[in-house]
Amino acid sequence: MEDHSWLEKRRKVLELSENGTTILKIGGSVITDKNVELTARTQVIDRLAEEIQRTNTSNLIVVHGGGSFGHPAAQRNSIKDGLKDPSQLIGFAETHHFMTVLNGLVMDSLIMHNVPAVSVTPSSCIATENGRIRYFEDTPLKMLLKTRFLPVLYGDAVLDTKLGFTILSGDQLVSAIAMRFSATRIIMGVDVDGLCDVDPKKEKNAKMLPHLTLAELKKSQHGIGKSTVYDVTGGMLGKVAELVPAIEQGIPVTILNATKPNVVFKALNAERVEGTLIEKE
Ligand code: IP8
Repeated sequence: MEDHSWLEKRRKVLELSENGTTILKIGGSVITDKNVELTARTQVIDRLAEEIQRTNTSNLIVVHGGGSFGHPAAQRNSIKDGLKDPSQLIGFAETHHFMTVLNGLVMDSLIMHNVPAVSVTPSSCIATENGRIRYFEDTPLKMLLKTRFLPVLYGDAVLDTKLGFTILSGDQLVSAIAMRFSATRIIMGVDVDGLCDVDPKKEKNAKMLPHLTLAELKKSQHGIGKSTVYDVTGGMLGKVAELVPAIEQGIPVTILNATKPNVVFKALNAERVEGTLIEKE
């Protein structure tokens, strides 16, 4: 019998791209070595670029994190807290520049893999107010998408109407773009397999959560102090909190391990993957 499964999958992917935009976040801990400043995992970047090319998904926006390029400089110069001393100006410039360097490596790889990727610099089209996005000139981004380019954005050092400047996380950006573009789905590529019911560092019986509704997510957050939902590094909660407004708008979020080969490919290809799917209901 003829195998129609490939055609069926292709149909699903085309349907997803036609119906709406996919936002793919690639965590800084995936594409950099967080323990060594300014160290990119170029092989991982190349593998992900190849996976993106192979899916041939149109209507996709990629956002990547800062890892060991953005965070150390941001921390050294207290960029998130705002402008308090002129000596921080060079720190802001440095943080933004390091992000453009990491972004350049991502762009090199995507373009080498024949992906028509175009970088969109967040600090040039976004300003925040007390750390939240207030102004977002998204016309070029919309035009890029319409022309079938792959726009690539990243967490960045941005200007802030109250603080002078601050750090805009890739996660806030993902949520904001997903809502503006009425995205069909958000895929969060991180360096762990997904969310667990309890802290896997503390409880050896921690179980992976394949599916959560928003109500379940909020209940478990409320349950024990700040959270009962952890990832192995414990840093997932802030990420999930940023995504809540998008999930509330009905945009499903899949948290998956982008350090494992083919996981991002399969997710983009609308195949089932290990991870946590968070939906409104
Ligand atoms: O890694 C932060 O983006 P994130 C970017 O997505 C900087 O939180 C400049 C630290």
